[in-house]
Amino acid sequence: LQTIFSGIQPTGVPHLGNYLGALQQWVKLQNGAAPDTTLLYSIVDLHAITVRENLAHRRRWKREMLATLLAIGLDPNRSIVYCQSESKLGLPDNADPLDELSTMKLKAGLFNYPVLQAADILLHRATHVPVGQDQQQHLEFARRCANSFNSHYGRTLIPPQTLLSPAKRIMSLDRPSLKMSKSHANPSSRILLTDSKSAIAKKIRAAVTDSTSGVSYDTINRPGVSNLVDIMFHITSSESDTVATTQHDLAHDLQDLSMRAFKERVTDAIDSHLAPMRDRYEAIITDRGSLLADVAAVGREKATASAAVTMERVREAVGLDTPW
Ligand code: AQP
Repeated sequence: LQTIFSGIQPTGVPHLGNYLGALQQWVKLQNGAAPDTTLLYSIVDLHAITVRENLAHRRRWKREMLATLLAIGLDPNRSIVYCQSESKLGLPDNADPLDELSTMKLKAGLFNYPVLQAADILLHRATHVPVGQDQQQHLEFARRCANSFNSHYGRTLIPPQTLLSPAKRIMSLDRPSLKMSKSHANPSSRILLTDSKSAIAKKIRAAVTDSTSGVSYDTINRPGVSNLVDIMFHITSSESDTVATTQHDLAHDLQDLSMRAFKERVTDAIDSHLAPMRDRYEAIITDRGSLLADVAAVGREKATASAAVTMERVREAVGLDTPW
């Protein structure tokens, strides 16, 4: 039986890197999963406490993240979509009250990141964890934690397998040597899933490329152009009229375009993929009913039940289940 688990920090509306590197995969896994596969997708707000932010942002970002997850196609009737802090059994180290967070504590929070992440993965008995390349090392740590526990207490926890998304690393638009990131100071370095067509066009027009004419795929010598090819390749990969099977094929099809025409094609590809999500997002985030609260409540209940099963096994394995 497979259990798929992954998480995203509520530190702002996700960008194309998050989407192509993780979220798109989450939806594909959900839609292609066997009926007996369990899927859990977590808004990891405890992880995000390592970022100093005001509380209003923190609350808003969680709502925005849940709305985004629904807008991209996660179905709360099929996947357990929940908020990490609401179903956690026991507070982790980096969830200390904010007023006690000194700089040292913030660093401890970052240091504890893989521990907290491993705890979540193991808590839900994940067999497969879809992530971007930057998370591979953390997954290795989670596997080591499970194996170490099991070697002491017998086979209790499941060492998870990494499911690396085909879009391993989408790069920043203004500095293609860095990964696209929510926390990068320049907002033009990333395309948000909620960006309008004109915002997308503006950011892509300003994306750093080079002075070589034509389009080609060469990540070493043409990182900016190659990043745009990557984005276009992955964003169209699920669309039926896509013919290119590799980034090189796609670049070959586009090789004679001017940089300006190429950027327009990239903009169109991104916009036509994101437009329906943007519309759904708008409807969800402006909903005056209790849609988000209802989804969060169902997720909380299911995730807590899932965690309780593991905790019971762990108590038994460790001998904490004394029959009074
Ligand atoms: N640039 C990227 N390319 C491919 N995948 C990416 N991911 C993040 N950036 C890229 C994947 O997105 C998932 C969720 O990431 P996260 O929100 O937990 O935080 P992160 O990895 O730290 O992403 P950000 O956007 O850079 O956030 P900040 O700036 O807040 O740290 C993960 O599976 C990750 O691999």
